[in-house]
Amino acid sequence: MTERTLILIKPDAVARGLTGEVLRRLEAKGYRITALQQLQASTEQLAAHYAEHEGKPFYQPLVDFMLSGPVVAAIAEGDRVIEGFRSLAGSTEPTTAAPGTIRGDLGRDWGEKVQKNLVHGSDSPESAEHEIGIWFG
Ligand code: DAT
Ligand code: MG
Repeated sequence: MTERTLILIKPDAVARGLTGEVLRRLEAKGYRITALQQLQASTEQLAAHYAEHEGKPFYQPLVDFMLSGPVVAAIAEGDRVIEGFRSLAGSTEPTTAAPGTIRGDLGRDWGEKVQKNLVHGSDSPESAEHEIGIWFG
């Protein structure tokens, strides 16, 4: 089923010059990029984006990390792209993410309190539409 997802290339990936590599993997898999912009996130955007994590010990470090430099936001479209991009990204913790994935190949645990894991991808059709509104509304 064709669907869309919201992808964020996080400040660590942008700072390391990995934007092209992430987008290359996305396109090589056959997904289409239908919107793309680099921006400095606002605290309001991050509060909305990470509302589910409010109150957790890593919440404030996560917000601070996401404010530490520009991010690239993208909308990607394709058959089962939500699950497909999360599969490309790999599991949350870079050290143990599978080799072959973005986090597994390119990430390691640089954050003391938060996983600086290069990318975000929506986890459901509902969160994708919600997050697209936050970043492209
Ligand atoms: P994912 O990004 O794999 O969907 P998530 O939605 O559970 O993971 O968490 C959002 C981000 O918060 C994640 O990319 C990194 C950070 N994070 C999550 N769990 C964490 C933890 N236990 N310790 C440190 N950072 C964490
Ligand atoms: Mg998530």
